[in-house]
Amino acid sequence: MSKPRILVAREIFPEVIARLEKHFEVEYNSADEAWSPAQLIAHLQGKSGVFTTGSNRIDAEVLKACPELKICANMAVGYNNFDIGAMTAAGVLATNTPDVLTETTADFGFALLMAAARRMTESEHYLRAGKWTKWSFDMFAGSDIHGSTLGILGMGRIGQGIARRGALGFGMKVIYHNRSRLDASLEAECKASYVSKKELLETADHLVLVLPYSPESHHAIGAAELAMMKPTATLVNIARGGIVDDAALARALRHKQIAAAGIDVFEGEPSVHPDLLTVPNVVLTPHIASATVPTRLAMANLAADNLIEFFSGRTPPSPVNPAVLAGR
Ligand code: 8YV
Repeated sequence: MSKPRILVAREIFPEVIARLEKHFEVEYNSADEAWSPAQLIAHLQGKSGVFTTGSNRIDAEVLKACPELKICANMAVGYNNFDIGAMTAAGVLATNTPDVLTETTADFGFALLMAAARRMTESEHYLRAGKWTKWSFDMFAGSDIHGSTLGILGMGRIGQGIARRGALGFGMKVIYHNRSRLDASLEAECKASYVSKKELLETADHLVLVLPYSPESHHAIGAAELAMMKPTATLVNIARGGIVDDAALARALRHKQIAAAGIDVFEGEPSVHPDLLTVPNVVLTPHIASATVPTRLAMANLAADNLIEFFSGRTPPSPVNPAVLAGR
């Protein structure tokens, strides 16, 4: 029997390609070109599975043009690059990579918080520019992390990881807001208290965004929300671009409406709003919160597992729209 044909839409670890090649006839984007939707459609012809990353959009247009497609395995926990409604209607399975990146991403969220609140990149640029000629009492004086109030918007697995780090490692008071409240035992484990979004914005010394992107969370943090935050506050976004209004954030930072920000994800990335590039009190990183070698390898292998299990007739480990499997 011939092997199913799949497409790997971005460059990934050679050992994961080798693994996939044992099960599939694989075409892969070894040049790691950023394909347009039309190019993606062209490469998908004759393929029944695709290995995607967050930069590959799968929507009704792609599905219509690729009727043989049965599964899209995303190497990401977030799947806002998928139109899940259209995929379910077309009987195409979506899978993601939860759990394997939780701790790594929570580590990075904390690193970004520390870097922004303690003005690390701003002070490093100063030093590299040869401007450091003397000690002064208030040179790059920032805000404390330990003992402060940590706010978390979006309390899924990564949010809980950040809460644990804050409460157990840094003695922070942790408050959170989420679509649904955690059950009491999980709240106790994370030492986190549920508050309204208003209270979160008004009382957090540091606010970390870890909620999924959806039309409802678009610009969840805009000018009005930034105006409610403390002037000493830090904002960290490791969730998705588009959750923060980047132009409003740049204004708030420039006018010291909030003290600092750490931003890993951007609306329209890899483009970055030009105003963010010119404000000093923001740490900017290129969407690398899950980027450690072991975690990226685990993510790639989990996406591969989803493809392998699906085509072996078994239940893939992390389906997003499992209703599709019921109809097999
Ligand atoms: C990925 C991410 O690096 O998992 C996610 O949702 O944002 C990142 O870990 C990115 O989406 C590439 O697929």
